Amino acid sequence: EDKKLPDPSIIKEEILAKYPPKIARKRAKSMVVVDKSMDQEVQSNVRTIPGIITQRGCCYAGCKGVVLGPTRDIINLVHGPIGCSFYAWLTRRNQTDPGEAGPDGENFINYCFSTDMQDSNIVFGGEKKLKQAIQEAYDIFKPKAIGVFSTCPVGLIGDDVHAVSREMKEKFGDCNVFGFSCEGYKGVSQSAGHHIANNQLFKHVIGRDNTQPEGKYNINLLGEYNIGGDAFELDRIFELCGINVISTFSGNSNVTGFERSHTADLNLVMCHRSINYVAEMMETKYGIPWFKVNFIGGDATAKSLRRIGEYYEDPELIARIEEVITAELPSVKQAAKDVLKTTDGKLAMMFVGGSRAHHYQELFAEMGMTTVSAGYEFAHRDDYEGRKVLPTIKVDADSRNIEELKIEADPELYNPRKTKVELEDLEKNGLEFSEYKGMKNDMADQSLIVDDISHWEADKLIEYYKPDIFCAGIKEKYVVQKMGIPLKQLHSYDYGGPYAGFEGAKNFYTDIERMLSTSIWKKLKAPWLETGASDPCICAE
Ligand code: CFN
Ligand code: HCA
Repeated sequence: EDKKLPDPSIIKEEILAKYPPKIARKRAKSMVVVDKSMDQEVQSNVRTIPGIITQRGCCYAGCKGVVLGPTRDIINLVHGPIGCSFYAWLTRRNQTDPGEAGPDGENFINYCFSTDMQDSNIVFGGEKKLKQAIQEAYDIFKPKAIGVFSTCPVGLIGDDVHAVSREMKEKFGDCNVFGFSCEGYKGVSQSAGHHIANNQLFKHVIGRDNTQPEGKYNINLLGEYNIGGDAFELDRIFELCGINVISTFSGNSNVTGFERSHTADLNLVMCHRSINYVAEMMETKYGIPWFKVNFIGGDATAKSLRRIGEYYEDPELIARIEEVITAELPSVKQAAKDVLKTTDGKLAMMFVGGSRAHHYQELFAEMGMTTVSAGYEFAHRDDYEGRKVLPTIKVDADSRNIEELKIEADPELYNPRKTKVELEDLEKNGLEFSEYKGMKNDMADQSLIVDDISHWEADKLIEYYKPDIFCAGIKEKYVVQKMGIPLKQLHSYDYGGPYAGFEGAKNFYTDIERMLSTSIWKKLKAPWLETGASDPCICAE
Protein backbone atom coordinates (compact mmCIF):
# COMPACT_ATOMS: atom_id res chain seq x y z
CA GLU A 1 0.00 0.00 0.00
CA ASP A 2 1.37 3.43 -0.89
CA LYS A 3 0.73 6.13 1.62
CA LYS A 4 0.73 9.72 0.55
CA LEU A 5 3.35 11.40 2.67
CA PRO A 6 2.85 14.85 4.12
CA ASP A 7 5.17 17.65 3.03
CA PRO A 8 8.07 17.73 5.50
CA SER A 9 8.72 21.45 5.00
CA ILE A 10 5.18 22.24 6.09
CA ILE A 11 5.47 19.89 9.07
CA LYS A 12 8.69 21.57 10.10
CA GLU A 13 7.12 25.01 9.81
CA GLU A 14 4.09 24.01 11.84
CA ILE A 15 6.18 22.45 14.59
CA LEU A 16 8.39 25.50 14.84
CA ALA A 17 5.41 27.86 14.90
CA LYS A 18 4.64 26.69 18.44
CA TYR A 19 7.99 27.93 19.77
CA PRO A 20 8.95 31.49 20.71
CA PRO A 21 10.83 32.99 17.70
CA LYS A 22 14.32 32.73 19.19
CA ILE A 23 13.85 29.07 20.06
CA ALA A 24 12.24 28.34 16.69
CA ARG A 25 15.32 29.80 14.99
CA LYS A 26 17.59 27.52 17.01
CA ARG A 27 15.53 24.37 16.56
CA ALA A 28 15.15 25.03 12.81
CA LYS A 29 18.85 24.25 12.32
CA SER A 30 18.41 20.80 13.86
CA MET A 31 15.52 19.90 11.54
CA VAL A 32 16.59 19.20 7.99
CA VAL A 33 14.50 18.13 5.00
CA VAL A 34 16.87 15.84 3.11
CA ASP A 35 17.99 17.08 -0.27
CA LYS A 36 20.78 14.90 -1.53
CA SER A 37 21.68 17.23 -4.36
CA MET A 38 23.39 19.53 -1.90
CA ASP A 39 25.57 19.56 1.21
CA GLN A 40 23.40 20.19 4.21
CA GLU A 41 24.44 21.07 7.71
CA VAL A 42 22.60 19.28 10.51
CA GLN A 43 23.02 21.19 13.75
CA SER A 44 23.92 18.69 16.45
CA ASN A 45 25.95 18.24 19.64
CA VAL A 46 24.64 21.55 20.95
CA ARG A 47 23.02 22.25 24.30
CA THR A 48 19.37 21.32 24.64
CA ILE A 49 17.32 24.46 25.13
CA PRO A 50 16.27 24.63 28.80
CA GLY A 51 12.59 23.81 29.19
CA ILE A 52 12.49 21.46 26.24
CA ILE A 53 11.99 17.79 27.13
CA THR A 54 14.88 15.92 25.52
CA GLN A 55 15.60 12.20 25.17
CA ARG A 56 19.21 12.72 26.11
CA GLY A 57 21.14 11.33 29.05
CA CYS A 58 24.24 12.65 30.83
CA CYS A 59 28.02 12.38 30.62
CA TYR A 60 28.14 9.84 33.46
CA ALA A 61 25.64 7.64 31.59
CA GLY A 62 27.85 7.68 28.49
CA CYS A 63 31.01 6.86 30.40
CA LYS A 64 29.98 4.52 33.19
CA GLY A 65 26.83 3.03 31.71
CA VAL A 66 27.67 2.79 28.05
CA VAL A 67 31.39 2.36 27.42
CA LEU A 68 32.54 0.75 30.69
CA GLY A 69 29.22 -0.86 31.58
CA PRO A 70 29.60 -4.15 29.69
CA THR A 71 33.11 -5.06 30.90
CA ARG A 72 32.62 -7.88 33.33
CA ASP A 73 35.81 -7.91 35.39
CA ILE A 74 36.33 -4.23 36.16
CA ILE A 75 34.71 -3.07 39.38
CA ASN A 76 32.87 0.10 38.44
CA LEU A 77 32.77 2.14 41.62
CA VAL A 78 30.55 5.20 41.49
CA HIS A 79 31.70 8.11 43.62
CA GLY A 80 28.56 10.02 44.45
CA PRO A 81 25.13 9.88 46.02
CA ILE A 82 23.51 6.45 45.83
CA GLY A 83 20.85 7.53 43.34
CA CYS A 84 23.36 7.83 40.50
CA SER A 85 24.59 4.31 41.11
CA PHE A 86 21.11 2.91 41.52
CA TYR A 87 20.12 4.54 38.23
CA ALA A 88 22.92 2.80 36.37
CA TRP A 89 22.45 -0.56 38.06
CA LEU A 90 21.57 -3.10 35.34
CA THR A 91 19.51 -0.58 33.38
CA ARG A 92 21.45 -1.07 30.17
CA ARG A 93 21.01 -4.50 28.67
CA ASN A 94 24.61 -5.69 28.81
CA GLN A 95 24.95 -9.39 28.45
CA THR A 96 27.91 -11.50 29.42
CA ASP A 97 28.72 -14.97 28.40
CA PRO A 98 28.43 -17.03 31.58
CA GLY A 99 30.80 -19.62 30.20
CA GLU A 100 33.45 -16.98 29.72
CA ALA A 101 33.08 -14.86 32.82
CA GLY A 102 36.58 -13.37 32.64
CA PRO A 103 39.87 -15.23 32.70
CA ASP A 104 39.48 -15.74 36.42
CA GLY A 105 35.76 -16.21 36.32
CA GLU A 106 34.90 -12.76 37.64
CA ASN A 107 31.73 -11.01 36.67
CA PHE A 108 30.92 -7.86 38.63
CA ILE A 109 28.18 -6.55 36.36
CA ASN A 110 25.39 -7.65 38.65
CA TYR A 111 26.76 -5.65 41.58
CA CYS A 112 26.13 -2.00 42.38
CA PHE A 113 29.22 -0.30 43.82
CA SER A 114 28.90 3.18 45.29
CA THR A 115 30.51 5.43 47.89
CA ASP A 116 27.00 6.46 48.93
CA MET A 117 28.04 10.07 49.43
CA GLN A 118 26.26 11.96 52.22
CA ASP A 119 25.77 15.64 53.12
CA SER A 120 28.82 15.56 55.38
CA ASN A 121 31.00 14.36 52.48
CA ILE A 122 29.76 17.22 50.35
CA VAL A 123 30.74 19.67 53.11
CA PHE A 124 34.03 18.11 54.27
CA GLY A 125 35.07 16.25 51.11
CA GLY A 126 34.62 12.64 50.07
CA GLU A 127 38.14 11.43 49.30
CA LYS A 128 38.55 9.54 52.59
CA LYS A 129 35.31 7.71 51.97
CA LEU A 130 36.39 6.92 48.42
CA LYS A 131 39.68 5.42 49.60
CA GLN A 132 37.79 3.31 52.07
CA ALA A 133 35.39 2.09 49.39
CA ILE A 134 38.23 1.19 46.99
CA GLN A 135 39.97 -0.69 49.79
CA GLU A 136 36.79 -2.55 50.67
CA ALA A 137 36.13 -3.51 47.01
CA TYR A 138 39.72 -4.71 46.71
CA ASP A 139 39.64 -6.72 49.95
CA ILE A 140 36.40 -8.48 49.13
CA PHE A 141 36.81 -9.14 45.40
CA LYS A 142 40.55 -8.87 44.62
CA PRO A 143 39.70 -7.55 41.14
CA LYS A 144 42.20 -6.95 38.35
CA ALA A 145 40.91 -3.42 37.92
CA ILE A 146 38.75 -0.80 39.60
CA GLY A 147 37.32 2.18 37.74
CA VAL A 148 36.12 5.18 39.76
CA PHE A 149 33.35 7.27 38.22
CA SER A 150 32.64 10.83 39.33
CA THR A 151 29.07 12.06 39.53
CA CYS A 152 28.02 15.73 39.51
CA PRO A 153 28.73 16.64 43.17
CA VAL A 154 32.29 15.30 42.93
CA GLY A 155 33.16 17.93 40.33
CA LEU A 156 31.46 20.62 42.38
CA ILE A 157 33.31 19.88 45.63
CA GLY A 158 36.60 19.08 43.90
CA ASP A 159 37.45 15.58 45.12
CA ASP A 160 40.45 14.35 43.11
CA VAL A 161 39.45 10.84 42.01
CA HIS A 162 42.61 10.52 39.92
CA ALA A 163 44.98 11.19 42.81
CA VAL A 164 43.08 8.79 45.05
CA SER A 165 43.09 6.12 42.32
CA ARG A 166 46.84 6.54 41.77
CA GLU A 167 47.53 6.24 45.45
CA MET A 168 45.45 3.07 45.81
CA LYS A 169 46.94 1.53 42.66
CA GLU A 170 50.42 2.00 44.10
CA LYS A 171 49.35 0.66 47.44
CA PHE A 172 47.84 -2.55 45.96
CA GLY A 173 50.46 -3.21 43.29
CA ASP A 174 48.32 -5.91 41.64
CA CYS A 175 45.18 -3.96 40.83
CA ASN A 176 44.82 -1.29 38.17
CA VAL A 177 42.86 1.61 39.67
CA PHE A 178 41.91 4.58 37.52
CA GLY A 179 39.40 7.42 37.64
CA PHE A 180 36.96 9.04 35.24
CA SER A 181 36.00 12.71 35.57
CA CYS A 182 32.64 12.01 34.00
CA GLU A 183 30.44 14.29 36.09
CA GLY A 184 26.96 14.20 34.62
CA TYR A 185 26.79 17.88 33.78
CA LYS A 186 29.83 17.82 31.48
CA GLY A 187 29.24 18.51 27.82
CA VAL A 188 25.75 18.39 26.36
CA SER A 189 24.87 14.68 26.44
CA GLN A 190 26.21 11.14 26.84
CA SER A 191 28.71 11.95 24.11
CA ALA A 192 31.18 13.71 26.42
CA GLY A 193 31.17 10.59 28.59
CA HIS A 194 32.10 8.37 25.65
CA HIS A 195 35.11 10.57 24.97
CA ILE A 196 36.26 10.56 28.59
CA ALA A 197 35.85 6.77 28.77
CA ASN A 198 37.83 6.33 25.54
CA ASN A 199 40.68 8.52 26.78
CA GLN A 200 41.03 6.76 30.11
CA LEU A 201 40.84 3.27 28.61
CA PHE A 202 43.56 4.27 26.22
CA LYS A 203 45.71 5.80 28.93
CA HIS A 204 45.29 3.18 31.64
CA VAL A 205 44.38 -0.14 30.07
CA ILE A 206 45.05 -0.61 26.34
CA GLY A 207 48.55 -1.87 25.53
CA ARG A 208 49.53 -3.24 28.95
CA ASP A 209 49.84 -6.86 27.84
CA ASN A 210 52.00 -7.75 24.85
CA THR A 211 50.96 -11.40 24.56
CA GLN A 212 50.80 -11.97 20.82
CA PRO A 213 47.63 -13.40 19.30
CA GLU A 214 47.58 -16.86 17.77
CA GLY A 215 45.01 -16.25 15.05
CA LYS A 216 45.83 -15.48 11.44
CA TYR A 217 43.44 -12.56 11.14
CA ASN A 218 43.29 -10.61 14.36
CA ILE A 219 40.80 -7.86 14.80
CA ASN A 220 39.08 -5.78 17.48
CA LEU A 221 35.42 -5.01 17.19
CA LEU A 222 34.80 -1.48 18.42
CA GLY A 223 31.44 0.09 19.20
CA GLU A 224 29.54 -3.17 19.72
CA TYR A 225 27.95 -3.46 23.15
CA ASN A 226 26.31 -6.87 23.15
CA ILE A 227 22.84 -5.52 23.69
CA GLY A 228 20.44 -8.47 23.52
CA GLY A 229 23.34 -10.81 22.75
CA ASP A 230 24.39 -9.13 19.47
CA ALA A 231 28.06 -9.84 20.16
CA PHE A 232 27.39 -13.56 20.57
CA GLU A 233 25.96 -13.71 17.05
CA LEU A 234 28.87 -11.71 15.67
CA ASP A 235 31.34 -13.98 17.48
CA ARG A 236 29.66 -16.93 15.78
CA ILE A 237 30.08 -15.35 12.35
CA PHE A 238 33.70 -14.32 12.93
CA GLU A 239 34.50 -17.81 14.09
CA LEU A 240 32.97 -19.31 10.95
CA CYS A 241 35.15 -16.98 8.88
CA GLY A 242 38.29 -17.83 10.84
CA ILE A 243 38.64 -14.29 12.14
CA ASN A 244 39.98 -13.95 15.66
CA VAL A 245 38.47 -11.22 17.83
CA ILE A 246 41.05 -10.06 20.35
CA SER A 247 38.75 -7.63 22.08
CA THR A 248 35.42 -6.00 21.69
CA PHE A 249 34.87 -2.46 22.94
CA SER A 250 33.05 -3.20 24.99
CA GLY A 251 30.26 -5.78 24.68
CA ASN A 252 30.99 -8.99 26.58
CA SER A 253 34.52 -7.68 27.24
CA ASN A 254 37.18 -8.23 29.84
CA VAL A 255 40.29 -6.40 31.02
CA THR A 256 42.72 -8.83 29.40
CA GLY A 257 41.13 -8.27 25.99
CA PHE A 258 41.51 -4.49 26.36
CA GLU A 259 45.11 -4.86 27.52
CA ARG A 260 45.99 -6.95 24.46
CA SER A 261 43.89 -5.10 21.93
CA HIS A 262 46.92 -3.25 20.51
CA THR A 263 48.19 -6.54 19.07
CA ALA A 264 45.37 -6.59 16.48
CA ASP A 265 45.88 -5.99 12.74
CA LEU A 266 42.69 -4.10 12.27
CA ASN A 267 39.97 -2.26 14.18
CA LEU A 268 36.40 -2.58 12.94
CA VAL A 269 34.15 0.21 14.09
CA MET A 270 30.43 -0.46 14.47
CA CYS A 271 29.18 2.49 16.50
CA HIS A 272 31.44 5.26 15.35
CA ARG A 273 29.98 7.85 17.72
CA SER A 274 30.89 6.17 20.98
CA ILE A 275 34.33 4.76 20.19
CA ASN A 276 35.94 6.62 17.29
CA TYR A 277 38.39 8.21 19.72
CA VAL A 278 39.89 4.80 20.67
CA ALA A 279 40.10 3.82 16.98
CA GLU A 280 41.94 7.01 16.16
CA MET A 281 44.30 6.88 19.13
CA MET A 282 45.17 3.25 18.35
CA GLU A 283 45.86 4.17 14.77
CA THR A 284 48.16 7.00 15.78
CA LYS A 285 50.04 5.12 18.49
CA TYR A 286 50.09 1.54 17.21
CA GLY A 287 49.49 1.96 13.48
CA ILE A 288 46.31 -0.11 13.58
CA PRO A 289 44.01 1.02 10.77
CA TRP A 290 40.26 1.11 11.19
CA PHE A 291 37.17 1.33 9.10
CA LYS A 292 33.44 1.49 9.68
CA VAL A 293 31.40 -1.66 9.50
CA ASN A 294 27.71 -2.34 9.98
CA PHE A 295 26.35 -5.69 11.04
CA ILE A 296 22.72 -4.61 11.28
CA GLY A 297 20.99 -6.29 8.34
CA GLY A 298 21.80 -9.32 6.18
CA ASP A 299 23.24 -7.36 3.27
CA ALA A 300 25.10 -5.00 5.59
CA THR A 301 26.68 -7.98 7.35
CA ALA A 302 27.74 -9.55 4.05
CA LYS A 303 29.15 -6.23 2.85
CA SER A 304 31.14 -5.69 6.03
CA LEU A 305 32.58 -9.21 5.92
CA ARG A 306 33.62 -8.68 2.29
CA ARG A 307 35.29 -5.45 3.23
CA ILE A 308 37.37 -7.32 5.82
CA GLY A 309 38.36 -9.85 3.15
CA GLU A 310 39.37 -7.05 0.82
CA TYR A 311 41.43 -5.47 3.52
CA TYR A 312 43.50 -8.59 4.12
CA GLU A 313 43.76 -9.28 0.36
CA ASP A 314 44.01 -12.96 1.28
CA PRO A 315 42.31 -15.38 -1.16
CA GLU A 316 41.89 -17.98 1.57
CA LEU A 317 40.02 -15.58 3.82
CA ILE A 318 38.01 -14.15 0.93
CA ALA A 319 36.92 -17.65 -0.10
CA ARG A 320 35.94 -18.55 3.43
CA ILE A 321 33.94 -15.35 3.84
CA GLU A 322 32.11 -16.09 0.59
CA GLU A 323 31.32 -19.57 1.86
CA VAL A 324 29.85 -18.18 5.04
CA ILE A 325 27.78 -15.64 3.14
CA THR A 326 26.51 -18.32 0.76
CA ALA A 327 25.54 -20.52 3.68
CA GLU A 328 23.88 -17.79 5.75
CA LEU A 329 22.42 -15.10 3.54
CA PRO A 330 19.75 -17.06 1.62
CA SER A 331 17.78 -17.90 4.76
CA VAL A 332 17.93 -14.22 5.76
CA LYS A 333 16.57 -13.19 2.37
CA GLN A 334 13.85 -15.81 2.67
CA ALA A 335 12.91 -14.57 6.14
CA ALA A 336 12.63 -11.02 4.80
CA LYS A 337 10.40 -12.27 1.99
CA ASP A 338 8.22 -14.14 4.46
CA VAL A 339 7.30 -10.97 6.35
CA LEU A 340 6.93 -8.75 3.29
CA LYS A 341 3.17 -9.25 3.12
CA THR A 342 2.86 -7.46 6.45
CA THR A 343 5.78 -5.08 6.29
CA ASP A 344 6.06 -3.87 2.70
CA GLY A 345 5.32 -0.18 2.22
CA LYS A 346 5.02 0.50 5.95
CA LEU A 347 6.48 3.63 7.52
CA ALA A 348 9.02 3.77 10.32
CA MET A 349 10.46 6.59 12.39
CA MET A 350 13.47 6.25 14.67
CA PHE A 351 15.02 8.53 17.24
CA VAL A 352 17.83 6.76 19.05
CA GLY A 353 21.28 7.40 20.44
CA GLY A 354 24.17 8.08 18.12
CA SER A 355 24.24 5.24 15.60
CA ARG A 356 21.22 2.98 15.67
CA ALA A 357 18.87 5.54 14.12
CA HIS A 358 21.08 5.11 11.06
CA HIS A 359 21.98 1.40 11.11
CA TYR A 360 18.42 0.15 11.62
CA GLN A 361 17.13 2.01 8.58
CA GLU A 362 18.82 -0.59 6.41
CA LEU A 363 17.18 -3.45 8.28
CA PHE A 364 13.77 -1.83 7.83
CA ALA A 365 14.53 -1.27 4.13
CA GLU A 366 15.16 -5.01 3.76
CA MET A 367 11.52 -5.47 4.85
CA GLY A 368 10.32 -2.95 2.30
CA MET A 369 9.77 -0.30 4.96
CA THR A 370 10.62 3.37 4.60
CA THR A 371 12.10 5.56 7.29
CA VAL A 372 10.29 8.84 6.88
CA SER A 373 11.90 10.66 9.75
CA ALA A 374 14.89 9.92 11.96
CA GLY A 375 17.44 11.50 14.21
CA TYR A 376 20.03 10.92 16.88
CA GLU A 377 19.97 12.02 20.49
CA PHE A 378 23.57 13.09 20.81
CA ALA A 379 25.40 12.59 17.52
CA HIS A 380 27.87 15.04 16.03
CA ARG A 381 27.68 16.48 12.55
CA ASP A 382 29.78 13.73 10.97
CA ASP A 383 27.27 11.10 12.08
CA TYR A 384 24.73 12.85 9.86
CA GLU A 385 26.89 14.32 7.14
CA GLY A 386 29.74 11.81 6.94
CA ARG A 387 33.40 12.62 6.57
CA LYS A 388 36.57 11.50 4.90
CA VAL A 389 38.52 9.20 7.13
CA LEU A 390 42.13 8.25 7.59
CA PRO A 391 44.07 6.41 4.92
CA THR A 392 43.74 2.68 5.02
CA ILE A 393 47.04 1.28 6.16
CA LYS A 394 47.84 -2.19 4.96
CA VAL A 395 49.26 -4.83 7.28
CA ASP A 396 52.00 -5.85 4.88
CA ALA A 397 54.25 -2.88 5.12
CA ASP A 398 55.78 -3.24 1.67
CA SER A 399 52.51 -2.94 -0.26
CA ARG A 400 53.12 0.79 0.00
CA ASN A 401 55.36 2.62 2.32
CA ILE A 402 52.47 3.62 4.46
CA GLU A 403 53.78 2.21 7.73
CA GLU A 404 57.02 4.13 7.30
CA LEU A 405 55.22 7.20 6.17
CA LYS A 406 53.04 6.96 9.18
CA ILE A 407 55.88 6.76 11.62
CA GLU A 408 58.26 9.19 9.99
CA ALA A 409 55.96 11.70 8.46
CA ASP A 410 54.64 14.71 10.15
CA PRO A 411 52.24 13.22 12.69
CA GLU A 412 49.90 16.01 11.73
CA LEU A 413 49.42 14.20 8.45
CA TYR A 414 47.57 11.57 10.39
CA ASN A 415 45.31 13.92 12.21
CA PRO A 416 41.84 12.70 11.36
CA ARG A 417 40.50 16.20 11.11
CA LYS A 418 42.50 16.98 8.01
CA THR A 419 41.77 19.88 5.78
CA LYS A 420 40.86 19.30 2.16
CA VAL A 421 44.32 20.30 1.00
CA GLU A 422 45.92 17.77 3.31
CA LEU A 423 43.64 15.07 1.98
CA GLU A 424 44.75 15.94 -1.55
CA ASP A 425 48.37 15.70 -0.40
CA LEU A 426 47.65 12.26 0.95
CA GLU A 427 46.16 11.22 -2.34
CA LYS A 428 49.22 12.50 -4.20
CA ASN A 429 51.36 10.38 -1.91
CA GLY A 430 49.35 7.39 -3.03
CA LEU A 431 47.55 7.02 0.28
CA GLU A 432 44.00 5.79 0.21
CA PHE A 433 41.35 7.28 2.35
CA SER A 434 37.84 6.13 2.62
CA GLU A 435 34.71 8.04 3.20
CA TYR A 436 32.59 7.43 6.23
CA LYS A 437 29.03 8.04 5.18
CA GLY A 438 26.56 9.43 7.66
CA MET A 439 22.83 9.00 8.12
CA LYS A 440 21.81 11.55 5.51
CA ASN A 441 23.44 9.57 2.73
CA ASP A 442 21.10 6.64 3.34
CA MET A 443 17.88 8.61 3.67
CA ALA A 444 15.50 9.38 0.86
CA ASP A 445 15.03 12.89 -0.47
CA GLN A 446 12.23 14.66 1.37
CA SER A 447 12.64 12.64 4.52
CA LEU A 448 13.03 14.63 7.70
CA ILE A 449 16.08 14.55 9.98
CA VAL A 450 15.54 15.88 13.50
CA ASP A 451 18.45 16.03 15.92
CA ASP A 452 17.84 15.83 19.70
CA ILE A 453 14.10 15.59 19.12
CA SER A 454 11.86 16.96 21.84
CA HIS A 455 8.81 15.31 23.29
CA TRP A 456 6.58 17.89 21.60
CA GLU A 457 8.21 17.43 18.21
CA ALA A 458 7.88 13.64 18.40
CA ASP A 459 4.18 13.94 19.24
CA LYS A 460 3.62 16.20 16.26
CA LEU A 461 5.56 13.97 13.86
CA ILE A 462 3.42 11.02 14.89
CA GLU A 463 0.29 13.05 14.30
CA TYR A 464 1.41 14.10 10.82
CA TYR A 465 3.02 10.92 9.53
CA LYS A 466 0.95 8.32 11.37
CA PRO A 467 3.91 5.91 11.18
CA ASP A 468 3.32 2.18 11.46
CA ILE A 469 6.12 1.85 13.95
CA PHE A 470 8.11 4.27 16.11
CA CYS A 471 11.55 3.32 17.41
CA ALA A 472 13.02 4.92 20.50
CA GLY A 473 13.61 4.08 24.18
CA ILE A 474 11.86 3.41 27.44
CA LYS A 475 11.01 7.08 28.06
CA GLU A 476 9.05 7.31 24.85
CA LYS A 477 7.56 3.82 24.73
CA TYR A 478 4.34 4.13 26.66
CA VAL A 479 3.42 7.64 25.54
CA VAL A 480 3.76 6.57 21.90
CA GLN A 481 1.78 3.38 22.42
CA LYS A 482 -0.98 5.38 24.07
CA MET A 483 -1.12 7.32 20.82
CA GLY A 484 -1.96 4.03 19.06
CA ILE A 485 1.47 3.42 17.52
CA PRO A 486 3.62 0.38 18.37
CA LEU A 487 7.04 1.32 19.72
CA LYS A 488 10.12 -0.82 19.25
CA GLN A 489 12.92 -0.07 21.67
CA LEU A 490 16.13 0.06 19.70
CA HIS A 491 18.17 0.48 22.89
CA SER A 492 17.16 -2.62 24.85
CA TYR A 493 15.36 -4.41 21.98
CA ASP A 494 12.40 -4.84 24.35
CA TYR A 495 13.93 -7.96 25.83
CA GLY A 496 14.33 -9.46 22.32
CA GLY A 497 17.42 -9.90 20.20
CA PRO A 498 20.04 -10.50 19.08
CA TYR A 499 19.34 -8.29 16.07
CA ALA A 500 22.88 -8.10 14.67
CA GLY A 501 24.34 -10.41 12.05
CA PHE A 502 22.46 -12.96 9.97
CA GLU A 503 20.48 -14.63 12.73
CA GLY A 504 19.78 -11.26 14.31
CA ALA A 505 18.21 -9.91 11.12
CA LYS A 506 15.80 -12.84 11.07
CA ASN A 507 14.82 -12.22 14.69
CA PHE A 508 14.18 -8.59 13.88
CA TYR A 509 11.97 -9.31 10.88
CA THR A 510 9.75 -11.61 12.93
CA ASP A 511 9.54 -9.26 15.90
CA ILE A 512 8.57 -6.33 13.69
CA GLU A 513 6.09 -8.40 11.73
CA ARG A 514 4.39 -9.34 15.00
CA MET A 515 4.24 -5.75 16.14
CA LEU A 516 2.73 -4.66 12.84
CA SER A 517 0.22 -7.48 12.88
CA THR A 518 -1.47 -6.50 16.11
CA SER A 519 -4.12 -3.83 16.23
CA ILE A 520 -4.15 -3.69 20.02
CA TRP A 521 -2.67 -0.19 20.29
CA LYS A 522 -5.31 1.28 17.98
CA LYS A 523 -8.02 -0.15 20.18
CA LEU A 524 -6.80 1.52 23.35
CA LYS A 525 -7.90 4.95 24.34
CA ALA A 526 -5.22 7.05 26.00
CA PRO A 527 -6.22 8.44 29.40
CA TRP A 528 -5.91 12.02 28.20
CA LEU A 529 -8.34 11.31 25.39
CA GLU A 530 -10.85 9.95 27.90
CA THR A 531 -10.75 13.28 29.68
CA GLY A 532 -11.36 15.19 26.49
CA ALA A 533 -8.00 16.93 26.42
CA SER A 534 -6.39 16.84 22.96
CA ASP A 535 -2.79 16.96 24.07
CA PRO A 536 -1.12 14.58 26.53
CA CYS A 537 0.75 17.56 27.97
CA ILE A 538 -2.48 19.13 29.16
CA CYS A 539 -4.06 16.01 30.55
CA ALA A 540 -6.78 17.09 33.00
CA GLU A 541 -5.94 15.83 36.48
S1 CFN B 1 24.48 0.38 22.75
FE1 CFN B 1 25.21 2.14 21.64
S2 CFN B 1 25.14 2.13 19.48
S3 CFN B 1 27.06 3.18 22.16
FE2 CFN B 1 25.48 4.63 22.15
S4 CFN B 1 25.48 5.51 20.19
FE3 CFN B 1 23.47 4.54 23.69
S5 CFN B 1 23.12 3.02 25.18
MO1 CFN B 1 21.13 3.44 24.18
S6 CFN B 1 21.18 1.97 22.52
FE4 CFN B 1 22.08 3.78 21.75
FE5 CFN B 1 24.08 3.86 20.19
FE6 CFN B 1 26.58 3.66 20.08
FE7 CFN B 1 23.20 2.08 23.21
S7 CFN B 1 22.04 4.20 19.55
S8 CFN B 1 21.58 5.41 23.14
S9 CFN B 1 25.20 5.85 24.00
N1 CFN B 1 23.91 3.51 22.09
C1 HCA C 1 21.64 5.73 28.36
C2 HCA C 1 21.37 4.26 28.17
C3 HCA C 1 20.29 3.96 27.17
C4 HCA C 1 18.92 4.35 27.66
C5 HCA C 1 17.84 3.65 26.93
C6 HCA C 1 16.47 4.23 26.91
C7 HCA C 1 20.34 2.45 26.90
O1 HCA C 1 21.53 6.51 27.42
O2 HCA C 1 21.97 6.08 29.46
O3 HCA C 1 16.27 5.44 27.01
O4 HCA C 1 15.56 3.41 26.76
O5 HCA C 1 20.44 2.05 25.76
O6 HCA C 1 20.24 1.68 27.85
O7 HCA C 1 20.57 4.63 25.95
